[in-house]
Amino acid sequence: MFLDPEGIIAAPATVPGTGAISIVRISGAGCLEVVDRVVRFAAGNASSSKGGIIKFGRVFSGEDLLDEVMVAIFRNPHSYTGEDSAEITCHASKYIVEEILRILCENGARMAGPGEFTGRAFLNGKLDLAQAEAVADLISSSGKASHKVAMNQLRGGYSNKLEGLREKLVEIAALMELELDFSEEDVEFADRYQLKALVDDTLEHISSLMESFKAGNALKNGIPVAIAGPVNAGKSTLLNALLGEDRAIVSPVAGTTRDTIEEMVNLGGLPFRFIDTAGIRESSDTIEKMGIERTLHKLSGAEIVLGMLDSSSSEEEIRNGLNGIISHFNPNAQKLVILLNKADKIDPNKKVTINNIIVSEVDNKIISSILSISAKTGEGIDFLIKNLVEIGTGIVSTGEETVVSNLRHYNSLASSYDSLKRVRRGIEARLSPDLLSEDLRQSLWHIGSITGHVSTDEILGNIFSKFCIGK
Ligand SMILES: Nc1nc2c(ncn2[C@@H]2O[C@H](COP(=O)(O)OP(=O)(O)OP(=O)(O)O)[C@@H](O)[C@H]2O)c(=O)[nH]1
Ligand SMILES: [Mg+2]
Repeated sequence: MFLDPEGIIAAPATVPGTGAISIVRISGAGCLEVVDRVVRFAAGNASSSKGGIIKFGRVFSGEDLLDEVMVAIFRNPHSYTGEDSAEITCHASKYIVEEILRILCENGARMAGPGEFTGRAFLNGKLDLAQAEAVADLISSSGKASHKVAMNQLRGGYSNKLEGLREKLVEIAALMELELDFSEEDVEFADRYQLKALVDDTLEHISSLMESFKAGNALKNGIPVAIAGPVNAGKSTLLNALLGEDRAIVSPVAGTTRDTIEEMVNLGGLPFRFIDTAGIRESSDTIEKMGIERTLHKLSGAEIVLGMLDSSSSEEEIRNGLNGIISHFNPNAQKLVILLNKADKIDPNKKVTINNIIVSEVDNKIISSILSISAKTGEGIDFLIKNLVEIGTGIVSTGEETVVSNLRHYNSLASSYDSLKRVRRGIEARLSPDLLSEDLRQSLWHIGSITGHVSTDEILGNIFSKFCIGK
């Protein structure tokens, strides 16, 4: 069994040594008696106290006073885990935290494994699996948008939606049973239409949740923006300007950036993941070639491509650079912003010439905008950011309150969709309901695996082992 519901578990709930105070958590039936053996309270004790209160006490290491602490007491079921539990607030010394844990373990507790507190909350029905995963997302949320997705999932909005889907699938199963019951009689089934309509409706719901993954993934991991173009265009200079720090090496040597560099930045409340890439060119250098391969891979995964050109270079170089970018760009799935860099170096007439080159080489419809900037002086960067936020807002707005942001959930939805699609085809082929039921069962299983209606040790192990100890 991956999650052990037995025993009293303890772990630090905060990172020791980085603040004024730390918290040590303890949970499980009988844990308050353990606390009483470890903390000398000024008045009363933990095990006979009500939940929802805080008590002052002292912890001794042998005869020596280790620390003065505050103990928050929670009573089953009104706690995070659903069990009796306590949070001991002490001073944020690594030594104090380790000593308190050691003494707790000497007195009947054991160290918790990764995610074990949240695992218990799941086992005790305080959270379903999707909500438990939202706890991890909430902790790692870095901006308003990803926070909103995690909070909605934690509050159960997402789980309700999945429950609605499950109910629909159960309804389909019930209708199929009905067919089965009447199959002996020669009843012409109006219900077959009803069944098909219900399957279609459910498929549509699953598919719209699946579509929201693009937005959800962008919110969680940052909207991927690749900075691509010929060598020396100023790609790394732009990355540094966007980050406000010297992250990437900049030099006049063509082919400076070999490996791709990725950094997250919050702009206008949205998380962006900028990817600086190796300049695209024919190269005989093995390492540079590998870098260019990576570049092309990253380019294909980006939502937005910033195609960068050095506007001070020759017309032929600009034309070649542009074609290099376009040949690796997918207009159906990506947005393209052309950046004419080094505006500080050229005379304004040249901008017109370059614009003409672009218009003659590229179908206008695939370009979101053409901006003249100077990554070096900062000219035009504000406008670029405004542009990015506008495109990014389009990418993350789904019109749906519920957004799938977790790859495991997306895969389960996709499997459920495939199984239900087979049911749909079976209905059309007039297969008998008993032949359809296996696919329907699978479809239900996959939806149920998201919230933990059905789960295996493998699924639980995968989820909770990714948590830190103490969560
Ligand atoms: N005048 C001017 N020079 C710039 C500008 N942006 C970049 N540069 C210069 O152009 C040269 C190349 O800049 P990088 O940022 O290294 O270019 P890159 O596209 O990352 O080049 P690779 O990594 O080699 O592909 C450096 O000398 C920069 O200082 C700009 O806006 N104006
Ligand atoms: Mg570079």
